[in-house]
Amino acid sequence: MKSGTAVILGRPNSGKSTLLNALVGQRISIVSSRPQTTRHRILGIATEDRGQIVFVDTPGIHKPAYGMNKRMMRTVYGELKTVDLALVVVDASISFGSGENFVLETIKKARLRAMLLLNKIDRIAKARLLPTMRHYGAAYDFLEIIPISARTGENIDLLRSKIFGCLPDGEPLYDSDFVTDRTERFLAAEFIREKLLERVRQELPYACAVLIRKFDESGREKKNRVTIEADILVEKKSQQGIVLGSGASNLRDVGIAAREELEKQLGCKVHLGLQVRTARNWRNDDRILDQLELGA
Ligand SMILES: Nc1nc2c(ncn2[C@@H]2O[C@H](COP(=O)(O)OP(=O)(O)O)[C@@H](O)[C@H]2O)c(=O)[nH]1
Ligand SMILES: [Mg+2]
Repeated sequence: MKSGTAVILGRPNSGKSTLLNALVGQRISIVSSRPQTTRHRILGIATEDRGQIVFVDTPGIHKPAYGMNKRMMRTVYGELKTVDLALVVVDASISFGSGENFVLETIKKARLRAMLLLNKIDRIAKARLLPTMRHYGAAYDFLEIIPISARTGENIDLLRSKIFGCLPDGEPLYDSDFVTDRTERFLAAEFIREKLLERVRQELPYACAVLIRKFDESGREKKNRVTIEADILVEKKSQQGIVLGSGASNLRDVGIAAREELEKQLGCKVHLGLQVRTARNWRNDDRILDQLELGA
């Protein structure tokens, strides 16, 4: 049996969380078109007859400005010391720039055993791949360079096999029915945030967080129902109105979409109560960052 960990690294928005979900076959990590959607280290566990891979989804590598982002980057760098393998995800549909270079420098410094994944190939002509593959091949001694589409699933089975091929022999670290280390309470906050991110623009996604106030499962067995109450945090009073929308229509839409997603993910009915609250400068507030389970 093979057993080991593979950390998923790359720039914000390259498709790391989409890839984690594709590799595990379940929605564990939220996805959006906004950069810095993932703020936590999130495990996704794939167990098969041939062994177990523990994937680690991480926040995109960027230069941090706020306390929150410093914590996010410490999370990423902390992972690099213990993993067996790095999966470096690059958006192949955009051209190489300073962000990609910064990621390469990080890999080089940590001297990681790494595979390079050219993602989003569903968006580009195959002929464009060759020069990109050459470029990355010259920049670092990657074990493999594999074009993939995390969205369509192209080459994902191949990738999983390649990963198994280079992991050490060993016993599984987690029970086979474990797909993540995160609680349903945590995932609930994330799914609410995902639906919110789709419905706010510009800088607002960065300024929003979701804090679960109540996760009541007492009706789960008898009534097949979970009651969830959550606060949407914003940084300034003026942002509260944007999240609410006119006549609170935006918040209502977020609530409907989030409830549908939560019912699908939790497999039961969900009563969802959402409130918008201003928490000044929360991105630099250690107490709130702790509550959001952002590792110190
Ligand atoms: N066309 C296409 N879009 C993708 C692919 N993988 C991810 N995306 C999109 O890219 C955006 C960022 O994805 P996400 O997984 O959140 O990226 P992350 O920030 O690296 O975790 C989302 O809009 C995804 O739907 C892909 O293989 N093809
Ligand atoms: Mg992500």
